[in-house]
Amino acid sequence: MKRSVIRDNIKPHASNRRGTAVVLYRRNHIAGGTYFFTITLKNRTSTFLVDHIDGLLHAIRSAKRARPFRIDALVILSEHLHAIWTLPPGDHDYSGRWRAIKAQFSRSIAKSGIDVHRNAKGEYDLWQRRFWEHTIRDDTDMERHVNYIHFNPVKHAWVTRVRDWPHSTFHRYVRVGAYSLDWAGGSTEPEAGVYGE
Ligand code: NI
Repeated sequence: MKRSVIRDNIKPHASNRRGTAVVLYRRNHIAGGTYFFTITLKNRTSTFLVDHIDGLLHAIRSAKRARPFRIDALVILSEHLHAIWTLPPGDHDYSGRWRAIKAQFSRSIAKSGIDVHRNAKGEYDLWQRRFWEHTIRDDTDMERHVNYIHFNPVKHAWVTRVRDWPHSTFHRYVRVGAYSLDWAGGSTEPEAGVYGE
C-alpha cells in the first residue's frame, strides 16, 4: 500500500508514563468543543477513501482553511474514518464542515472520471448522510477515543500491528513520544458498540 502522510496541523501533547496519548483537555475546553466522529460511506465494501486518500486529505485541508478547526486525531480506513476535532470558541458547526468535506471529495472523485452514484435528486450519493458524534467529556474520555482511533486499523483487521497502517495520526504521536512505535492497544481497549463503528 502507498504510504501517505496526514499533513494537518496535529499537535499531540506530551506522553505520560504509561506511554499512551494524553491530551490537555483543559486547553481543548478553553478553545471550544472537542468531538469524536465516525463518518461512513454508503457502500460498506468500498475502498474509496484509501484509494483516493490524496483527494480526501485535500478536501479536509480545504475545509480547515475555509473555517479553521484543530484535528486532534484521525484514522482513515477503506470506507469510513474516525476523527477528533476541536472547534474554535463559540463555534459548534462541525456538521457544515463535514458536509463541505464530503461534497468536495465526491466532486473530486467524479471529476477524475469515476462514476459516482447519484440519488433521485441528482446529488452525489457516496456518503452516509448521518454520522456518529460524541462530545469528549474529560481527559480520560479523550485518551480512550484517541487510543480507539489509533488502534482501529487492527480492530478492523487491515493490519496486525498499529504501526503498519499509514493513514493515521499514530505516526505523529509516536514522533512526539506519546506512543512507542510498537504500541498495541494497551489497557484502555474500549467497549464495543459505542463508537459508531
Ligand atoms: Ni472503525
